[in-house]
Amino acid sequence: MERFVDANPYAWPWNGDLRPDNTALIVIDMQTDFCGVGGYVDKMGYDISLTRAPIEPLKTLMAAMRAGGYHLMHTREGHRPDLSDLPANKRWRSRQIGTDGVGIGDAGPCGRILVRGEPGWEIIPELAPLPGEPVIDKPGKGSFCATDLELMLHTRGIQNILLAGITTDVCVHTTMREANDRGFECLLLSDCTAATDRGNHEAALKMITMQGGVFGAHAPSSAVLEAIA
Ligand code: C5J
Repeated sequence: MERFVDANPYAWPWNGDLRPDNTALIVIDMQTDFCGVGGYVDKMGYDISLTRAPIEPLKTLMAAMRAGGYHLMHTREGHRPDLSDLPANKRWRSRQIGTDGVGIGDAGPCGRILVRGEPGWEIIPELAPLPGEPVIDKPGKGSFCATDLELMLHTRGIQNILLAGITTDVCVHTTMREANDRGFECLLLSDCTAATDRGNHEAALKMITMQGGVFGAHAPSSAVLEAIA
């Protein structure tokens, strides 16, 4: 039986082959550092109400996809405590915003910023992974770079990826582009993602719709809930 999500710019997935076995929801970087009080995004001065907006729709979607037997995976951006996987230019750039010169790897209100094992690096409790759901630790913005994500998707027979999490214009878009280039069929969930800037979120959605769906498609989670009901 073919099954499609009402998506933009095309009914997704392209071939209607949407099944729990071949489809994964990847929840990207829903960490305190990106959406919690005192985390990295908060410390940089951005409005965390924007990056917290996906939490409620995500809770509903994750529950429905778990109930339907779909694959769920999670990612965390972060670096080793010795910072041996933190490029010097990434660290330098992160210290340019704000007046205190504090950036990735330095101590902040939620521990060392984006360092594995620190409180700010943890996935927020509302969206905690369940036992058995893979968590991919990544040192970069994309989820495929320097991780075993691609291998894990292939061993599970996954062809379709639903992308959620934060931020739309950085880690979510980078991951979507990486996945698309590897032949995965991608859907970005417009209300389960957010950016630190509304315009960037909207622009990131628009980019997807170019060239007939250059990286895949986007849809609100309500359309997915309808398709998998
Ligand atoms: C950023 C992310 N924005 N998870 N990371 O630095 O999008």
